[in-house]
Amino acid sequence: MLFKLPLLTCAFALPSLVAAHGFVRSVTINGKAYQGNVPNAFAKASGIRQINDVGPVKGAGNIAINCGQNAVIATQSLSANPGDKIEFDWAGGDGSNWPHNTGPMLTYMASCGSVSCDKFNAINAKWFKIQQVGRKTDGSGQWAQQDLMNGAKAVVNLPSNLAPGNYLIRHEIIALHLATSFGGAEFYPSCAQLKVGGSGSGSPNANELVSLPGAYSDNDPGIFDMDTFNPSAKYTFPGPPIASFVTSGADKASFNVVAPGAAPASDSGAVAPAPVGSQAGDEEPCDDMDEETRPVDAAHPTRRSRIMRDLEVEIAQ
Ligand SMILES: [Cu+2]
Repeated sequence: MLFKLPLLTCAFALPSLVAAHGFVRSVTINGKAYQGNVPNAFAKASGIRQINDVGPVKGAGNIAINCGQNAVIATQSLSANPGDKIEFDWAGGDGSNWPHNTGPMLTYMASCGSVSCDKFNAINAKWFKIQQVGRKTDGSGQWAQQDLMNGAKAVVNLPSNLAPGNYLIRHEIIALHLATSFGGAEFYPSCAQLKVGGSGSGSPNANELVSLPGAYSDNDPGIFDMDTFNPSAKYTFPGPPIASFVTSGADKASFNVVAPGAAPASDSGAVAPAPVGSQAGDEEPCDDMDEETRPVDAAHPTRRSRIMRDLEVEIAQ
């Protein structure tokens, strides 16, 4: 294994023993926060399905692409209403800010039918898309995901006319920093269980429903993407279009074109503003920078600690 020197210095600068990557730490619905469970920790009552590994789901056909790595059913359903603002608090695996800044964020929902979602196996889910964001439209060329790295939460609005019922909501980050290599994309899905009230009547058409895995291919242009780092490139979102009954959702189109200097788009479904004082672009955690210089197969040593990686670096040198 050939590692470059920066990995070693970087590892010393970040003494954490937990690899970065990440998970959804909490979900906030109209200002009320609901905690998730740390991967592998003793599970407390929650409406967020717990995963057991903060590392990425690799491969579009991976069964873990539905709700994350070995996701288990959560005990609660979180009350929500049509149009509610939902915030997903993505954290790094060591509790730091989300460590990636490249790639889209997409949100799906699926009906759990007549049973509450604590009795629903996500592998049976028929998902419809309600929102997606790619690069920002402010001319910066940055992905909206950059704001998560700066400490913001991802913001999604439930469809304003959504029919009442039991739903899974699945928020997904696709990290594309390795996506110029086939199979390099990293999928980070997270599912929460909702009980939606109100008196809406909106629901997806049958032809807007997809399975996961199934909706994506490793060859999709937005997954195996040679233009990941081209700030003015058109981005083609993977998966189905946003369901037609949804009237807002950031990038409604199936692709996202960023014209330099373009006016900001509607704020619906957009990411919350970055906190004051954070400078985009110069706060990439070491883990992210390492990945750009390492071969793909070594970029994500899942289940190995940073100590192990450091040892390997020392051995390799
Ligand atoms: Cu990662």
